[in-house]
Amino acid sequence: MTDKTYTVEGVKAGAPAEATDDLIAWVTEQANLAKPDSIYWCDGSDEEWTRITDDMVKTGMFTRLNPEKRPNCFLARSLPSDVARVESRTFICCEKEEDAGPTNHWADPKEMKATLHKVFDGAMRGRTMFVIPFSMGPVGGPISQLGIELTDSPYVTVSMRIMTRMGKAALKLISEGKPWVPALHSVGYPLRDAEGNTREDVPWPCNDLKYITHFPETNEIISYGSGYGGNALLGKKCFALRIASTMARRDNWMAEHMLILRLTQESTGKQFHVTAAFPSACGKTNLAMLQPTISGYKVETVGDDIAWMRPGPDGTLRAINPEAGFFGVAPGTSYKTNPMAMDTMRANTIFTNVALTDDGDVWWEGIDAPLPDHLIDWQGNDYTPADAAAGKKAAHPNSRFTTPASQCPIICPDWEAPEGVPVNAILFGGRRATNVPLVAEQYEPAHGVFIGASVASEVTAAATDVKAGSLRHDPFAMLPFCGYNMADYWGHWLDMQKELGDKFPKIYQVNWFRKDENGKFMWPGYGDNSRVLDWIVRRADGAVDAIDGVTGRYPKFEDFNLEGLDIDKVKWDKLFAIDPDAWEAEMDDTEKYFSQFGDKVPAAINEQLAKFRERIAAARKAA
Ligand code: OXD
Ligand code: MN
Repeated sequence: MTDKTYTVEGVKAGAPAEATDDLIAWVTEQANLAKPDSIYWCDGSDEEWTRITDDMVKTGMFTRLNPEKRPNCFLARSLPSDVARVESRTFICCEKEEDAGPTNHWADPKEMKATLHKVFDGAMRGRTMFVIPFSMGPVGGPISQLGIELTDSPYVTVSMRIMTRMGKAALKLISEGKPWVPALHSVGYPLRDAEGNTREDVPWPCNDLKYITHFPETNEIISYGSGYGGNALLGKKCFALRIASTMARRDNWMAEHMLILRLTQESTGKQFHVTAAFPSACGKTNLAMLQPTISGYKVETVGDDIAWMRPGPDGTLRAINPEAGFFGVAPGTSYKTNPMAMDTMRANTIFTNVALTDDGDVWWEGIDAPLPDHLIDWQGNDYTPADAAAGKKAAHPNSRFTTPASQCPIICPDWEAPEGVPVNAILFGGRRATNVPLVAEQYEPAHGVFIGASVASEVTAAATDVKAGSLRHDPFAMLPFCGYNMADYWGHWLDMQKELGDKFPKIYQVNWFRKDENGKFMWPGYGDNSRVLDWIVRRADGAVDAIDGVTGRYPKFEDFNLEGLDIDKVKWDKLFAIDPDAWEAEMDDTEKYFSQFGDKVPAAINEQLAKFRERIAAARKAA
């Protein structure tokens, strides 16, 4: 077969009537560059899902799981070289390097476009190019946005069906003239070369060379070489965070790496909405689906990863979850740690890089079932308890489930409310074995931004190219996701706080991961984190006082619900202990970290650093 030449008329003839001229022109241009054998316009229907997944089972890209145990569920195995986001190959391509800032990889937009043009030339030979219209957020909502992803990956196509509102309804809005973000993706594994030599497809096509690129000034996304998660499902990190953060700055809203939950106080019926930012793989999905261990509260999930927030007509901050599914980390997820996630993924779910049991179900480290005598591991090899004893993992540490949010048993009835839910409190956290107390409330709004800016966390497996175990600064948990200069982003937060005045929610720092001198976690975490939320909403209600401390304002022991826990005043004090030397060192490190942004660091943030040091000095004196 030779390359096809696509004409605008030809593409239009194969497209749904709603496809606009600018969309047809773009699809035609990309098709003539990437040279797919065919173009397929996705409608988002069940029939389409069944057809594509059936095909993928036939070609070996998917293994169908046991329909009795996991109806309509599939397992994919990636190559070991394509198991996570690749931050070192993620680029922000804006005119001026300083607008990307020192924490992003910058590339000149023209040069990057020229490079991408070369790698995309013929990249889809032998494949189908899928055209995926999608909405981030409820279709037509005032906070929602539209996009079109072109991809040569059926895996990406069916994953986008779970993670976004994909298909006809989104295309209809585009046909009405609503703006949309073009997102181009190829796995970079053509099945034919320019000379017509062919090769067989493989279960996980990808390329060693990867580019995950963003053009914030023109709202474009182009991704090449990876089929995995955030690198390839372009609605998620690329659009909903990197591009959306730049749109939000221009247009006075906020795109944040935050879960959203509703907490209902059963005695009063009062609803509180909390958003929370944690670096990748710190248990955001667990917190979003928390099962309170204390009585009197009900938790409902709005979102587990991303929040788009805008001032509502009443001046409160309103949040939507722009996604339609959860792309959660599998290892560690169990009926003990997150029963709601386990129930969500019982059907219609794509599992990637988990282990397969002999009866066609999934298994991973930390799941409820004990290790069976035999498994097929994430690389497709036999796996027995001897492998486990030798320290080999059956599931990759960043293996995932991709599952519809609507299947979550505690999904909030308003999770698709187009205008969003009003936010009452904002949490920032990280994995911190030392220093950081269980919870601290901001002294003032700028202190809240300082809390967000100084988030640091012990690194996990969500990105391949950062050293696991080390502590890294991750301001606002947005380090890999902010589409512009991080210090300007802090300035944007301060501006939003000014605009909303006292309607802007209070900010809290939390840490579930503090360890004692024996290396044991001091706080039980999981459902017991409801105790922290209880204190926070009682603060929001003005029902309890707080004590001034070094990192912020802390709960009084007697106000905090510790019923049923083995935490006495001595242990409690340890959870809130402040070592002035350790904090002085941490502030030195924070100051050094901030200094890379030069004079872009807002004055209010530097002032907060100075105030923090004063509080350390006062604590030292008092000791
Ligand atoms: C994610 C991440 O996958 O943050 O959500 O890496
Ligand atoms: Mn995330």
